[in-house]
Amino acid sequence: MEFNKVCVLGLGYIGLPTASTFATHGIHVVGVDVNQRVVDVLRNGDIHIHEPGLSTLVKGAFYSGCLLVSEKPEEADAFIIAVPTPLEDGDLKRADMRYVIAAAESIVPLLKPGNLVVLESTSPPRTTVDVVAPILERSGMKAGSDFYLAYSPERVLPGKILHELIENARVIGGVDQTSAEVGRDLYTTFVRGEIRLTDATTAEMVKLMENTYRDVNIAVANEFARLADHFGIDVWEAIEISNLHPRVNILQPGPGVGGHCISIDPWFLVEAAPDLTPLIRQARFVNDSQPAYVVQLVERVLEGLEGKTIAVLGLTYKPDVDDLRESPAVEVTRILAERGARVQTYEPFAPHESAPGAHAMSTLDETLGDADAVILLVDHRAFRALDPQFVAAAMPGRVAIDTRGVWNRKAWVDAGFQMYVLGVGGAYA
Ligand code: SAJ
Repeated sequence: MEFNKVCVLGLGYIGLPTASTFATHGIHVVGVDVNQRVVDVLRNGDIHIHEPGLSTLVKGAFYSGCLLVSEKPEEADAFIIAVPTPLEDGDLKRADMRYVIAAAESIVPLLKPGNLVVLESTSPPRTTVDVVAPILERSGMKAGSDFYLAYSPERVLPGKILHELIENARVIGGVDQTSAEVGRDLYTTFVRGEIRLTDATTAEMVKLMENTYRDVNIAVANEFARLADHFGIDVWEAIEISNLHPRVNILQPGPGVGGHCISIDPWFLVEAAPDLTPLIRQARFVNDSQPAYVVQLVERVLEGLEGKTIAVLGLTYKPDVDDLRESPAVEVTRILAERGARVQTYEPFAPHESAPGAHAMSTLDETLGDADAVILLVDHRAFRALDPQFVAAAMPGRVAIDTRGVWNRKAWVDAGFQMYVLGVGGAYA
């Protein structure tokens, strides 16, 4: 099938790169966002998210004349839904499907026979057939016979989105075989990775399984770090040696798991089948309790937090991105402040952001200025390369805590620091 015009609903981390990539491949795209600020920023030639290369891509898309942004969807050959699926407010850990539902509803009056609708948002199993299809069928047409409907999750890694969007293998799950095939016709516009066709629910499960697999594996790494602290060994060394085994690949411990995907998606499986998911639920609890574990370490090292000044390096959910959503670094900082420490944060990718109770500093010098201890929570490239001699000259305290296992311990000790590393028997020197 040929596509001349595509309407992309949701211009976030996934929708904006997808819309722009279609446009730079010659397809007319209307990118829609219900957030007026997002539309205004884009119309002014800026972008509202930080992602390497994205600004250039979006400029290229506008320059090609193929990308328009709007507050409302328009008739098109294909509709792509790429809106957020956060967790509902409250403690229930259930998927909030409001944005998917609203996006599907907004398509109904525009839907024509032969159109393709693709849901890309991460969603609980059966969403495409049980939630989206019935809404679209309010048009009087039937999914799979009058129009095509598929689920195709985005699996790109923030920080590498533009590369992975094109090169990654892509799964397209149709409500029937033809819908999957029509979906493939659309994505072959730019996807160079393998395209695998399946049914819609399998494709939904694939996405959730990938992120759950990673969450569970990080949980075991975090548990290993706690065991290493307990037994007085170095978890980083133990992992390195374990990974020499040809069938072992243990991930990295850290202050917890954040971001809008891995810390959320496993709950969609727990919600859908609570009795079948004890391991997945437990892994979430382990990773969610890791910030509190890190705070305990800091508390022990500093012999109490009350009245201590702590310089926090990094707040984003992972290195070299500007995204603070579900960030464990924010949670560590919040708890440190709640327990009476004076916390000064430095986050070069989001200089005005801090955590509740903490203070955002605009320079590294200012952050370190009167600190008793410095703690690395995010291993941004610039922080990895930090010279301990520079830090020693900038701050009065002599305590350094590394929760990412990236600082050269000897260099910090040589610079006069007491050095503590997560998962290293609680201490290094
Ligand atoms: N993390 C660790 N230890 C590790 C790896 C990661 O503690 O060894 C932490 C990170 O610091 C971060 C969190 O896990 O807080 C998640 O980071 P990530 O880099 O593992 O993943 P995301 O959330 O940026 O992107 C994931 C990717 N999924 C998988 O790798 C299976 C990406 O491919 C998905 O497209 C994305 O989720 C998504 O949108 O679902």
